[in-house]
Amino acid sequence: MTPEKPITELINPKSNNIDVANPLEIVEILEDCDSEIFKGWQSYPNLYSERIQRNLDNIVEITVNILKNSSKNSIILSGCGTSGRLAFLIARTFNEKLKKLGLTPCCDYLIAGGDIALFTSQESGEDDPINGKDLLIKAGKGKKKVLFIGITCGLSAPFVAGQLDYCMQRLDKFIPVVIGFNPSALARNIIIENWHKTFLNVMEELLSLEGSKKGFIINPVVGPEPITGSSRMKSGTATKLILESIFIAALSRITGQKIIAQLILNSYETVYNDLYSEKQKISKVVKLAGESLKSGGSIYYIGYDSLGIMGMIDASECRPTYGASLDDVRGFLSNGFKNLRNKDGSLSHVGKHFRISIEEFNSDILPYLKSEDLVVLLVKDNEYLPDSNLMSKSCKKVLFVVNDKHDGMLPSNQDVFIHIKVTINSSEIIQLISKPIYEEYKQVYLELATKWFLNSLSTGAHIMKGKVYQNIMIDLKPSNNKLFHRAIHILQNFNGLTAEECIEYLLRSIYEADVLNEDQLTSPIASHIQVAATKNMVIPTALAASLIKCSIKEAKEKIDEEPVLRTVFLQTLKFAKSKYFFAQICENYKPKSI
Ligand code: S6P
Repeated sequence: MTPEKPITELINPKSNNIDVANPLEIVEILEDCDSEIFKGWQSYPNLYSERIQRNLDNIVEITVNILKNSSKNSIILSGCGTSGRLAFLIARTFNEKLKKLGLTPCCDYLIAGGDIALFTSQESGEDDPINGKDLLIKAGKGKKKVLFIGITCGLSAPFVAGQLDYCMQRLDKFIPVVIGFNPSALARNIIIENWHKTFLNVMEELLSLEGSKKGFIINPVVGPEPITGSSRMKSGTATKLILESIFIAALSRITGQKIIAQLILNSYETVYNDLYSEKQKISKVVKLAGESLKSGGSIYYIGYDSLGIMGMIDASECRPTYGASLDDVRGFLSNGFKNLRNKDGSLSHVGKHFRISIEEFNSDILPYLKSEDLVVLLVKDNEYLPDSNLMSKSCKKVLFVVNDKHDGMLPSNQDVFIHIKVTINSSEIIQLISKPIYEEYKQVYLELATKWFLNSLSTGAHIMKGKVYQNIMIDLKPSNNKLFHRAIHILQNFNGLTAEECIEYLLRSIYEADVLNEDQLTSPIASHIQVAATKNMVIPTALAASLIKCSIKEAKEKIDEEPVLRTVFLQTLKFAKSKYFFAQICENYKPKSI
């Protein structure tokens, strides 16, 4: 039976108790949820399903043809939030590979909100289909053929909808592809503000192009996210694997080695096993990271080359996912913007959070490190030499080394660092994809291990800080249309009220008013979002007010007394029960889908 809600928004039963799990159990739950990337979910089509594989093979063939004339054609990857960041990462990686082969680097990326969204969330850009289309027209100008790959894990982002729709009007030039993780029928069917279609309408049109190979949908189901709706996790990982498989298969063909995308996808399972075999150690880091955040410390990732980018991506997601401040988790990269090679070049003038090089870490952060802070070094092979200034600091330190050699030496100061060494079983991968291909693309395997490690670290740390109730992030900011609707479902899930009643509580919390005026009631969602973006604890406040049936002011006071959401929530439920006998909510409470 097809669920009514998109699978990417459902609650994963595997992680229902992740908020009360210990660090090792947290990592084990994440491992279990991640297994669904490869195993699939229920009887839905998965990564290895015939239709998905057939579409991948067709896209590989198209990619090869595009690359044969790479000075005239281009491949544009586009998305919002994490999906846009991954578009950037993959375009960067494969442009380098093209250069190495003497071909024109023709991969481009588009991210809603522009390059500053590579480090900081700009959720509202996601809602604009016209801007998406305009940016695509600009990026495709002068090109003969464009393979456009729109990434939207929930099959929901208007920014991408506008682009796919435009491609379908210009099929002489564009080949549109969408990557997402819901069945097509569960694509978002809510009218996009200031536009004439829903995402579902766009999907239906795209689906009709598959037969003639003029457009494709890559939508394996990888199951609900471990933190409900947090598509940076499994969906983000699956996005990276799919895109890399397409490019590696295409480039290998150009260099005369024939490899199918499916084998490349298979090869990533090795990394899954290798990374999670270190779960005991990973859980020690989760514990340290949780302690840092709980005691007001910060977490700093310092990474070399693309591992640094994985750190920056993970850090940038903590604000939209957990309402973290930009100082809670930050990422730094060797050689900063020079190494990043983003389109807009250096953004370090934009503000302190855009000072991303290790040199800037050394000048801005290192002198002020406190014992509560945690520094996580992300290195491949054994390229890292311990920095004596960092060693002398009393902060917590972790060294994460990922490579494919069992005999690698670790730096000497073992007593100062927690070491994690993840060894990729290269012989297993080589059996699947051959030695030359593995040697050329080893970096993508190291990045994958790093992504899983960092996702565990930041998710676990925020869980320990008390930011999650069961497996739902209650305190998300309703800062775009998708999140506004998610907020309504969160409220409904916990208070059992109707959608209309929940919208009213949500608006009361956003506008800090017990009685809403006509303007507030009739404004479009885009206006509510703008106001919500400036407020804190919007959903917990609405929830407390709806459960206790109190004023917004009283609800806020209750929440201010207790920063840990689980405690606020349980206290609120208890209070509601004693005051209004909401026995049904408290005793029979069963989470529904969000
Ligand atoms: C999710 C992340 C968000 C999403 C963004 C795009 O964990 O915080 O930034 O990536 O909303 O979502 P989608 O479904 O279009 O890929």
